Amino acid sequence: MNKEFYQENRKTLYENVEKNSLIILFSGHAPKRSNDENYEFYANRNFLYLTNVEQENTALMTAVYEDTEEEYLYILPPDKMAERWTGRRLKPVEIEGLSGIQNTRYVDTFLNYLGIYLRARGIETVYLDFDKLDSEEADTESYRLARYIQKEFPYVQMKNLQEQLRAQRTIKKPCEIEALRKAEEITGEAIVAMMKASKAGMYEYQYKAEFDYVLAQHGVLMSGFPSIISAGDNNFCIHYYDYRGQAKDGDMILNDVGARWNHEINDVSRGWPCNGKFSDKQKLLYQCAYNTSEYMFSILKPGIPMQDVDRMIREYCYEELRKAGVCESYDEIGTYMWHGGAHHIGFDVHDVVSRNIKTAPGMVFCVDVGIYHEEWGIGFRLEDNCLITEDGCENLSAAIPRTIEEIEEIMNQE
Ligand SMILES: [Mn+2]
Repeated sequence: MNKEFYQENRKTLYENVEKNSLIILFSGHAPKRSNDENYEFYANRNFLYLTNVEQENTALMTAVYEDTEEEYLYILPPDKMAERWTGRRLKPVEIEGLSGIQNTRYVDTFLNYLGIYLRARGIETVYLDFDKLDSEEADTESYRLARYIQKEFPYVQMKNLQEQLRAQRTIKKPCEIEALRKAEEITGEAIVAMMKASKAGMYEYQYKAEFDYVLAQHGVLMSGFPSIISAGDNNFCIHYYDYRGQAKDGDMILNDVGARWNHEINDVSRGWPCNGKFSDKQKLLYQCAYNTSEYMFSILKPGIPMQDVDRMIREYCYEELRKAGVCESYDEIGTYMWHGGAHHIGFDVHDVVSRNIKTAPGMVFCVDVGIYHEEWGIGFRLEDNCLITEDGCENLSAAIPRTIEEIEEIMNQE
């Protein structure tokens, strides 16, 4: 996405906060892994959504007044020795190109300017991104800064940016949909590569290597999220990351994968028999998932409460399984369906969106139908990405082979 997208995101935010306030967000930093090694840096997604800047120890601080804003990005200062080891740092002109932010200061002046705003520039409210999901999580910069503000400037009130940013991120803009389409294309090519390479005896890590290879050929150096790729009984672990299992003849392969394009992440699951030929039982279960998915894409449109989407997937799939003779009563559905299937995607793979919402044009969420039959040793999920349109919906991942016929044909091509 170009810088206008990020400028617009900030403008909407500034319009929706109280005047005489400061908005502060941090890019974050890479946590320590061991000794002198850190994990790979992964920018805070709210910060990224507003700035397009992926650099550690960087902060956005904007003063919002009645008729003007003072917007500054606090960036790492040039440091020849540090840059020799860890790479060059973004210059103000590059920051402007990425984000449209015209003013920068060095991050070591951040607290000084914060003090000036809070003592002498009429700021009454500070907005921070309080994003902890539970109190066990480690404090981020926002929480540490909040304690500092409370101690040094007890007359300033603090508010949480979460609800406003969730609301903005709920509806995707056309350029975000375009980025997701590109992510779907790459993911599709990578899934097809796994299908084509598939054979009995293949290890999960070999499937993963096929997937990662295609992504890397497109310049996607990190998958959208840790890929879940498994075979046989390992499919019964929902979040499986071991990759060391081997597909036995007749096993199903499960994968739950995605790419990232322009910061947008897609999330698709496909399942197939490793040997390229669905058994009767595999066909039976797969058809139930497929029919459920097709039904959902035929009825989804604006105005449906999100919590009903999960329930409808479950109820329809139950009917399919009952007709197929797999279960007799709805009480048993938990034996075969282990998880819900309708989370939003976007800058996060489980995107942060407003709570208790109804479907609306521009929302993109997964329709995920997972069936797990332990007795038969068959587990897989069929997960696609649904874009809600003005009068219905579109399956963004429809081109990735998903019928039994399509999958068998791809797998058995010479
Ligand atoms: Mn998924």
